[in-house]
Amino acid sequence: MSARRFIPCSRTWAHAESIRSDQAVSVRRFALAISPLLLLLALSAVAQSTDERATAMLRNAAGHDVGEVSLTQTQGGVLLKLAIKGILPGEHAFHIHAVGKCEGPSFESAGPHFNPGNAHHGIMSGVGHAGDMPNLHVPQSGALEVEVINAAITLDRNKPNSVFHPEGTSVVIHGGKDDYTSDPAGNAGNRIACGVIRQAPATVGQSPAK
Ligand SMILES: [Cu+2]
Ligand SMILES: [Zn+2]
Repeated sequence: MSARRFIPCSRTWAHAESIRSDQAVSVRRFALAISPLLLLLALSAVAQSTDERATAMLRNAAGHDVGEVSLTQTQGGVLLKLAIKGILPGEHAFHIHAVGKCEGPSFESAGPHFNPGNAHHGIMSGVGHAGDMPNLHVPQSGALEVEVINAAITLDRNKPNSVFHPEGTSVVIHGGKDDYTSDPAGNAGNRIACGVIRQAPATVGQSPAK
């Protein structure tokens, strides 16, 4: 009885063993096949991580430093941290413009609002431009720190709404407030400050010079 049982058991065991060794070979082959892929993924992760932050140093029409915006890629969009000083108190439009060029005093070089979706201006008139953002409320001190998420832009160079598109982009503050409806720019008046959006240095722990 026990011998009869042993034979099929032994066959089963031998069969299982051959499956195991086949699996081991195929797992090894699979590992060899995917290792270049893993390397590529690792390299692309490194390449992407350098694009996860950007900065824009803001200058006014006279060329003076009036603050900075740091941009960080998040799952929910790009987080913009703005710290400004020496801005006239009141409401000011705050946009991403479509050209990475800030030539004072008019900053017309920054072009129109960043608009990869070919939309009309204004968050009250529709989806608005990707570069449309809420007004800044600058207090009497002329200094303000504020954070805002812009889900319509990305720091990913491979996407059409990337702030690193071929012409670059810039952050612009206007003398007046954005009415959130008037095409093409919200009737926001002069451009009073501008900063080109640039990839932040890959090294961490070093804040850019002010
Ligand atoms: Cu603007
Ligand atoms: Zn706009």
